[in-house]
Amino acid sequence: MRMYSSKTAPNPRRVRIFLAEKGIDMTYVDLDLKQGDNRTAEFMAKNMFAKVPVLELDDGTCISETMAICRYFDLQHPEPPLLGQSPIEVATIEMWQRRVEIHLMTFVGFAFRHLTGFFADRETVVKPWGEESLKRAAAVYQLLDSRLSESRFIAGESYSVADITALCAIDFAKIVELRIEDSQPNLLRWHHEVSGRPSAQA
Ligand SMILES: N[C@@H](CCC(=O)N[C@@H](CS)C(=O)NCC(=O)O)C(=O)O
Repeated sequence: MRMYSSKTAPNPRRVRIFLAEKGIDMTYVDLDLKQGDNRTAEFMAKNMFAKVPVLELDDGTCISETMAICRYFDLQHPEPPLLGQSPIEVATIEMWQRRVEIHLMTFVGFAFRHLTGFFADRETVVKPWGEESLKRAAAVYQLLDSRLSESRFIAGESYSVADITALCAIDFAKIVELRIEDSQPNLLRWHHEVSGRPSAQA
């Protein structure tokens, strides 16, 4: 079994943190995304969307999409629970995970791609869309600060995959100069706590 990854990209980091929290060892194959290692015919046979992470099982089955990979491992290693246990926990974590992924991670990604032109060799770079995406991501910081005024972690009182997604998006956003403001004390408090977990180094 092995995981196709990239040391600097935020989505593979989500999986690395998830596995570190679960205490699962993994063999990582690091791709150079800038050089287009993810766009070779060999890699695209594993994921036609040409993205990392991809988990390759020993029988050759390939699973892409961060949450699909996390769910695969969670079913086999339920402890510690990062996707919830009771119906209400599972639904609440899913809600926050999707909110963070769709409204924050996606827009941080657009800001990075369209402000830096990092992938200009493979897509049209639209600077105003980068600027708009940065604004939308910044607005989510404010919503998360408000949410974290009422709960210790994003989906409630327990650390979950929603925290992992948010941490990876927020840390990656520094590359486009988006940082948590001093006026967002709850988000700062949360970031300090989740960054201090050993898994954050994964
Ligand atoms: N929805 C996918 C997103 C994966 C993704 O966007 N991966 C980025 C790295 S963070 C990538 O492989 N980019 C390479 C490219 O676009 O060429 C997931 O959750 O895994």
